[in-house]
Amino acid sequence: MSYVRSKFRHPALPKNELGYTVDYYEGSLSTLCAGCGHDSISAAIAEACFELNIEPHKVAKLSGIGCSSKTPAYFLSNSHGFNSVHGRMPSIATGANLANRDLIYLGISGDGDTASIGMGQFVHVIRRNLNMVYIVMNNGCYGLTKGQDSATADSGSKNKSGNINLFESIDLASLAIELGATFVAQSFSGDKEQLIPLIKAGMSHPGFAFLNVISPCVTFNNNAGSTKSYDYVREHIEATSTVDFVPIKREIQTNYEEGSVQNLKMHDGSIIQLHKLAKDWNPTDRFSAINAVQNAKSKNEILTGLLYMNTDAQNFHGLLQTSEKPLNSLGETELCPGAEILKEINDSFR
Ligand SMILES: Cc1ncc(C[n+]2csc(CCOP(=O)(O)OP(=O)(O)O)c2C)c(N)n1
Ligand code: SF4
Repeated sequence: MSYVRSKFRHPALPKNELGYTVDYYEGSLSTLCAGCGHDSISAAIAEACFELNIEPHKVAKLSGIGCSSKTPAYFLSNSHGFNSVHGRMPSIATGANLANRDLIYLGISGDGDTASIGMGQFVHVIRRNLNMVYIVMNNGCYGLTKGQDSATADSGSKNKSGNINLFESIDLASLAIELGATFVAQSFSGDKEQLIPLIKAGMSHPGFAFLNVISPCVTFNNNAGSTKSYDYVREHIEATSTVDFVPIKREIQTNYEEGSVQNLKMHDGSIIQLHKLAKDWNPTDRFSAINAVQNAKSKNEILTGLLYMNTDAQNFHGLLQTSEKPLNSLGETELCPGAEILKEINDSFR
């Protein structure tokens, strides 16, 4: 934990297209344990928003309860935020999103918050293809309540007290693909080269973007025998691809061998450039993605990178044909269209 942050900023710190330096995207000083993976993810989120030239007031940060769910206080202090109830972040995200589709919704959760108390909410927000980025900071334990095993702790892994977990783990990325999530990625808090482009791509995806990020808990789950420790993750990580995110306006440049690069075009015209490492994996094919994750799991590997993406699916707004304008900007004429139109609507129900 560090209590002092220097206010000095180098005068030559680069500015983005809006004229902001990266510190404009930071938040309050973190009170998490020094070395906690969650702080690295917060820094990656700030960097991604800086590089995407996002106006912080166009972002709404939503979370549940846990050390992970505290992190929205540590990035984007100029954004909207709602720290909700344990496991209930998806409901808050759904309500806010329905009222105003113009904001970028960034949901932050933990493996406890998502895979136990919040599981019911998680599966339904995926089915609805809500337009949001949902990040799980996954440390395999309940950090805030002193390190109990969570439902993502691998069977056979050992916790700090030496107890072996007897139960099968829940693989959130596989589950998300299975339930029809339209963007699923996996990464590691210690790999910002991979994490930042994935966050940028998730923010540009017009549907539910899920990022499962392994984020070691240095205080309660970084021991030998844990499969979520820094050492274990570094030794077992297997990338499907390295990822570059090319925003809509930027020209694509590549130095990679022909055939090893796959360009995935996003709705807004931005491109995700994948430098594929795993030959027999296709990120637009759901079965191939599920196979790749399960194959890796059977070899005790953690597959990272963009695992799956579907650019054709309609999101929640499209499916429900909701108002294109935020509800708080609708005027009286739009809200009260007149007796004749009301009669037409009533007649259509008769
Ligand atoms: C309704 C309710 N039940 C239980 C708790 C206690 N509790 C607080 S945080 C937490 C789990 C946190 O784990 P996780 O989401 O993995 O976050 P981490 O702290 O590991 O980042 C629990 C069980 C609570 N706050 N509210
Ligand atoms: S207890 Fe674990 S998860 Fe919580 S801040 Fe400390 S290291 Fe991070």
